[in-house]
Amino acid sequence: MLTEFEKRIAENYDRALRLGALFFIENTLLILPTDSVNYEVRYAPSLFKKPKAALLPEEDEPRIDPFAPWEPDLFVQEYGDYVVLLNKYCVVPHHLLIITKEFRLQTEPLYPKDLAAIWYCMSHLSTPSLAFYNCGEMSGASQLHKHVQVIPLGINSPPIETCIDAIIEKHPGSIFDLSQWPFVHCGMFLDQEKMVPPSNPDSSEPCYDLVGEYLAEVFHRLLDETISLLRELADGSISFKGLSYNFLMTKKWALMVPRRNENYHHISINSLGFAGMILVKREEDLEMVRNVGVLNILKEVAYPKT
Ligand code: B4P
Repeated sequence: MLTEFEKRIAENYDRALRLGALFFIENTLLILPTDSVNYEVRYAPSLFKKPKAALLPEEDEPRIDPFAPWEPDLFVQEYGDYVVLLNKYCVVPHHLLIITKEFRLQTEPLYPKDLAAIWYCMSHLSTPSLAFYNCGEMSGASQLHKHVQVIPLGINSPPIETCIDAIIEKHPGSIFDLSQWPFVHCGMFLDQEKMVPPSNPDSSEPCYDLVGEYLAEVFHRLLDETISLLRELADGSISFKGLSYNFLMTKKWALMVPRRNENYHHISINSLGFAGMILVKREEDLEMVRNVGVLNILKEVAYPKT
């Protein structure tokens, strides 16, 4: 059964589509199977015409913030200091953005309130979903106004979940590493007991603040671990100021991958790449993904372990 939140998303999505305020980007889904993951590659040729904005444009270039003001036709609801919007250019229907009402930078880490808002949205979706944060210049982000994205996955899990499910010791709170991935990353299983928001005597909605604080602990442990892994690797040659990374979270686990390149040739990779979901806009790029292989592409945009 759909939640009230999902009904509102569906109604507003249909209306925005009808009004021409939102574009569903036609795409073809291809599955590239490997031993451990069935990678998903979406080929969306019409996106080639949409220029990819730089996160940090040149000083003399005008900076346009699409979230200030946000478009009313894309509105889903408010949550505290955040607004939940429909993604204007979606490849998957009902793709959501959680934006800060006040301008904040996409180069900031996530804080308890950000994570409470993410968990509010995810816990009101009855089907699996994936939240992600493209942080920093090399992360695949193109908008500087702080935003997290939540993508509903229908009945599916993200492709990478087959590797995560295969981990035998699933202790919440301990860091895990995927043996299949030859690049720096770290993950953590979430403590399901700490994900239940306590009821709030002042409101019919439970209180998400404590979950936000717990998730911020997870986020910062992953960020600390990421930095120490890079320190071990790099003998001082990596600058941690302005470090770019991708953060992904489902209801069961969270994952962080630091980034050294935004793209592989013309193929821009954002957090979804590390969920096993690649987007290409040109036929030659599709061919390149087939020839080079998704794992090799991910290795090029992340930091190889050796
Ligand atoms: P960012 O964090 O800045 O970057 P992004 O998701 O990589 O999207 P980008 O804009 O660079 O687009 P791309 O062609 O690579 O996110 C900004 C978000 O704001 C985007 O979702 C954008 O669509 C949205 N937006 C821009 N203007 C807006 C407005 N006025 N109101 C509301 N939202 C607005 O990719 C195109 C889309 O495909 C992106 O949504 C991307 O997240 C998604 N995508 C990428 N890989 C995918 C995959 N494998 N499967 C499904 N979707 C995928």
